[in-house]
Amino acid sequence: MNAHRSPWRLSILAVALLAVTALAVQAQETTERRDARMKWWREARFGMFIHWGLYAIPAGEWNGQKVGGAGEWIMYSGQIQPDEYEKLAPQFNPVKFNARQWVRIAKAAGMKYIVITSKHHDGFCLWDSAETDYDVIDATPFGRDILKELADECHRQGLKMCFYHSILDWHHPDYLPRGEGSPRPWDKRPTEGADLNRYIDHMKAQLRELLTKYGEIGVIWFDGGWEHSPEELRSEEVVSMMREAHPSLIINNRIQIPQDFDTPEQQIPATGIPGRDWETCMTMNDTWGYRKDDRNWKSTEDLIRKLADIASKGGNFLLNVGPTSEGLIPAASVERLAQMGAWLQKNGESVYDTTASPFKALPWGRCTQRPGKLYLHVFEWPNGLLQVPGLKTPVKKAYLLADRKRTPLAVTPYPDFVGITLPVQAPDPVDTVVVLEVDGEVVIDTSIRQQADGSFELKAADAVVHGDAARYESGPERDNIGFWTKAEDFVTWDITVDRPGRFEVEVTYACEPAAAGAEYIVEVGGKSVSGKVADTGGWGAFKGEKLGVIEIADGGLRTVTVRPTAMPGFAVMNLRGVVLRPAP
Ligand code: FHN
Repeated sequence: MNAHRSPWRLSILAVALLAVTALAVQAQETTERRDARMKWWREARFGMFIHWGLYAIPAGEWNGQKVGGAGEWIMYSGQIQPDEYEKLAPQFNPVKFNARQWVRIAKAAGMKYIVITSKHHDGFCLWDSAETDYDVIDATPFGRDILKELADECHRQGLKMCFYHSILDWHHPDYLPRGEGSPRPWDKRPTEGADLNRYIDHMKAQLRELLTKYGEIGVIWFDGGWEHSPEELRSEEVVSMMREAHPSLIINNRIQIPQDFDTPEQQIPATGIPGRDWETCMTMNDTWGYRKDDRNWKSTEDLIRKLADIASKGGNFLLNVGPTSEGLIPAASVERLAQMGAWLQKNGESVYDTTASPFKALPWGRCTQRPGKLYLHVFEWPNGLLQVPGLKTPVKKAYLLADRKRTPLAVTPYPDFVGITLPVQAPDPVDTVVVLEVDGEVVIDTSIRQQADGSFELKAADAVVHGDAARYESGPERDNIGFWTKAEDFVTWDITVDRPGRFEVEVTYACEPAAAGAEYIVEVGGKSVSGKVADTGGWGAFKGEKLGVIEIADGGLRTVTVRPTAMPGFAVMNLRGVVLRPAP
């Protein structure tokens, strides 16, 4: 072995050792260390997303014509050549940009972190990057480092600064694919000499800038990785560099490898994402980047209830603003954020640092919790008595969270629910939070009760799904257990039998022709009936099928199981529910 290694060989060896070490360190992260790293993020629950860049100038129009789609996608939707789009840079002069004002708006809204587009798909950088002149310092008359001003203000006001960073780059000459056969056939730039690996090196260098120039950074929010595999993106290598450069960093799941949290977009997963940290990102109207014609604003009521819904499922809410080319957050956004902040001023304890609801579903609203406390978010105010289904833990005290005096509310235990006597009028028609102080571990009897006619209605939304493929799909067209692509997955319901006897079993499901043929059993207390999934005409074409009679000889808690026994196709079925009806 040559004892005299040349300097460049030694530096490659050093980098390789560093990467291996960093990977080893990351691989060894203990649960405790990860929980510590994620703590602020899990407690925060609510953040501001900011989509801002050159696209705020056209704001949805190009050459006097409206261009459809999100504002930040105008370069793509308008099939604008990069050299044409670049002409926006000398026009970018957001003289009304005021970082202190932006952070104050976020803070007053009750947001705990800000995620801003350092670079979106158009490739334009909002910071002073040594890696390119296509940035706010070198290419615009504005000449100020926007990310630095925002980061300094976040650190000053106590919010976490986080950066969105697009892997997809419609401008950089080394980013591929482009041109014929790519998603951007109109991009006429030659591809000869373009080198994706060199682009990844460039991206790594820019990420290192973002992680070392602006103090403590909370999250790198990747996006636009969908055109490449993790191998092509060198994802593990990039992430390893980032974690070595910024050990406290949190990274989302969009560099094509899972990392720290999932990112459902424009939707709230019906049952959250059990076992994963997750954050719903959502626009306040229909566009991320500013569009002058987009006035489809969500109401404050809707936004507050979405925040409560997301928190009740254990997730974070990243709510977007799209500032104008002048540097102003649209007034409609500012108004809604102030109203959300006013609600959080009174009710923040029921959102921040809470965990998911112990209930499967509540007909009148949502629930969040902290040790010893249940926060009942009442959307639909009852006439006097709020019914809390299945709660078995003794309630020590009940009161309205917004009531500083904590005037006690009457608590009455009933066989199947706990009743809370409420004022006739809802103090907050959007979301009034009722606090239940409870003794010890929260125990909820989630079993399905027998209806007056003796039947049991077992709905998909109330099922416990066992396995990692099948999951509940919400919405009127679905409302079923779907994605049932593994025969080992099964579903159960707990039922409380007050009136034993013989029950006719009826199953309601949908199945497309290609997946028909699966076989399954419905089993209760060791007895079962079987069924074979027929083609019903499609995943949304639900039909009922009677399978026969099962005897439940004794009362008490029982479990109903639907379990596949054969799956010749690629899925079992879309199961909407099971009814056990007293047999004649
Ligand atoms: O293409 C982007 C889009 O412009 C926006 O940034 C959203 C926000 O999460 N992400 C991508 C679409 O999924």
